[in-house]
Amino acid sequence: MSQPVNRVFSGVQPTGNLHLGNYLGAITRFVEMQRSHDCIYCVVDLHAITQDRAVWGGPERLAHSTYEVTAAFLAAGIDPTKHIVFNQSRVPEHAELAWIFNCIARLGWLNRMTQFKEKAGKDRENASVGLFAYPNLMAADILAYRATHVPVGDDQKQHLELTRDIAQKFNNDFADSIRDAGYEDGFFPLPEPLIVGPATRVMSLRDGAAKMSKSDPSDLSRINLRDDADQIAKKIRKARTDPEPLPSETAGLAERPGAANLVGIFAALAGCSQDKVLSEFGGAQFSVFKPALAELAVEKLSPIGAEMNRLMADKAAIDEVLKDGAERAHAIAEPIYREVRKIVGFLV
Ligand code: AQP
Repeated sequence: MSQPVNRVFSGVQPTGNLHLGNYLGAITRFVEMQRSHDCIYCVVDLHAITQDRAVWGGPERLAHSTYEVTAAFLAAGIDPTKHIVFNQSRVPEHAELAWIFNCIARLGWLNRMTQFKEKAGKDRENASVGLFAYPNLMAADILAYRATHVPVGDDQKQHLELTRDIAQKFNNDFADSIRDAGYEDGFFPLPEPLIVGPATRVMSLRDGAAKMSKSDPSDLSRINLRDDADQIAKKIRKARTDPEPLPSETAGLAERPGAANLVGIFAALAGCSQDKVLSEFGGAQFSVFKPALAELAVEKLSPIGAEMNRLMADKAAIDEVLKDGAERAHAIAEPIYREVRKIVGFLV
């Protein structure tokens, strides 16, 4: 079994409304990667249930969100006929490989994960074991396909480093049987994180120090992909900024997180640099800049929201895409996991 050289894997949790951060930080990259790579994009439903039920909303909501994330993938331009789109729980190799990785990763490694600390909050004793082991499942998601590249937002950097550590330790721990099985350079690749583009960390509209997030209780903190034009305009109008006009150069955005966030969003949506935005809007008040940003956001997001609404009217068609994708994903993961079982010493 030869090592793929350009296989992309990434996922999005069906935990609620997809927002501008997911779109700019991840989904637009997913779309671009299709031009140069074989891509596998996953709605990671097993990950969604690691959080409190209040966050993912219970069974009906989970199914709805799974359709919705898939609709966002398709509406944004992911082609499920040329690439693979599926939901994680339909391919059992993710959970099975994750168990092996639970036995490879060290407690000390997981104890350092900042996302667990943030999501578990103060009541860590009450967090699920799944939330703690989340990065091992994420490593399994990627390595079940021996994927080489993983486009993600900045918040996932630490988990990607852990994935590489797990791959490396597996390759070391089983070096002999890996070599006996005919693999000269280890079995798992060390996947490259692709944290690129102008908006790898979009911040909350209510708090420039916090990441825009699906689970933020304030809907005003984020622009959802299915928000209508009035909602988008209202959220941008109410975005927390400061009373100063915009600076003419990006250096002037330091210490101004609210302003920096809006300029970053403008640049990402317009496909230009922040310098270019400030060359046009430097010296302008937010009363001028915010309506211009709202107009741009509506222009770029409305077609996606409209297409998502259209796709959501036929959930059976979305499910066909997911089932077909799961079969094709399974066809890749099954022989890889079979090799893993042999390498570990399980009877196959
Ligand atoms: N604010 C963001 N800016 C840029 N990229 C982001 N991503 C998430 N938030 C931002 C990227 O979107 C992809 C999918 O994220 P996810 O749904 O799997 O998990 P998450 O990072 O936990 O996203 P949320 O929205 O913050 O969800 P909750 O509230 O459930 O925790 C990832 O590539 C992520 O980096």
